[in-house]
Amino acid sequence: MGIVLHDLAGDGDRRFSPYCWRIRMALAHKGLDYDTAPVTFSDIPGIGGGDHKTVPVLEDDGTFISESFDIACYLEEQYESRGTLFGGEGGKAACRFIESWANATLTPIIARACVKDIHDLIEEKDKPYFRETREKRLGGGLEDLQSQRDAHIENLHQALMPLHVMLGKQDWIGGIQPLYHDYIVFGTLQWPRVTSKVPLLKEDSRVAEWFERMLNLYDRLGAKMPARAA
Ligand SMILES: N[C@@H](CCC(=O)N[C@@H](CS)C(=O)NCC(=O)O)C(=O)O
Repeated sequence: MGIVLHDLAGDGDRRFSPYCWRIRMALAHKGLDYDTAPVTFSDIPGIGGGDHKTVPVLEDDGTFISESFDIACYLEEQYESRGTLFGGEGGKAACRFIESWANATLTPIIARACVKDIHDLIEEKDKPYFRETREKRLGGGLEDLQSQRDAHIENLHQALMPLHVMLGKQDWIGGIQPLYHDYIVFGTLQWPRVTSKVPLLKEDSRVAEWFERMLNLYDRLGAKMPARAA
């Protein structure tokens, strides 16, 4: 049966979920073959006949795992002999900080900047659910949030400052090679690349250069998904 990644898809088969991108990169890092199964928001609870609330869901020979960090830990344990994703226990512990930083700091800013663009590319039937849950979560109307996009972009550039400073000293968050640490931040930034009608990263910045290197990894896995703002 092999490995199947249940992955959120929008209009034109745009794979835009930041959490699913983390796992696509982790699977490529491990050199594992897998298929993806595209889902919409309303398909999620039915995946594998289970009661899943979010994607990614990884199916590996009949076992279903959700929660991106748990999936990464599963891959690390199950496929131990294939290049480490975390670089040991200390690396895994530090990676939890990267996950918290990405989820608590970057994600809410990016969501405000591009939530209306995301709304416009999802299935018609999911739009009322998406609008209601996201307006509640983000504390504002989708159109109002979009009208303040320049301010959100400025906030994102500020929030990325620690990454900018670090990239002056090393090429990857993982040090001499990309690790799951990099895939977390990559997935978080691939999400607006695939959904936003305007680019969010500062051109020619160290972060943009690192992101370009990330897009080109694993036979250009990330780059093959077209940017919406192209
Ligand atoms: N903590 C989860 C978060 C995953 C998540 O929020 N996924 C979104 C898609 S990007 C989702 O499935 N949302 C379902 C919904 O809002 O109904 C993880 O790390 O996997």
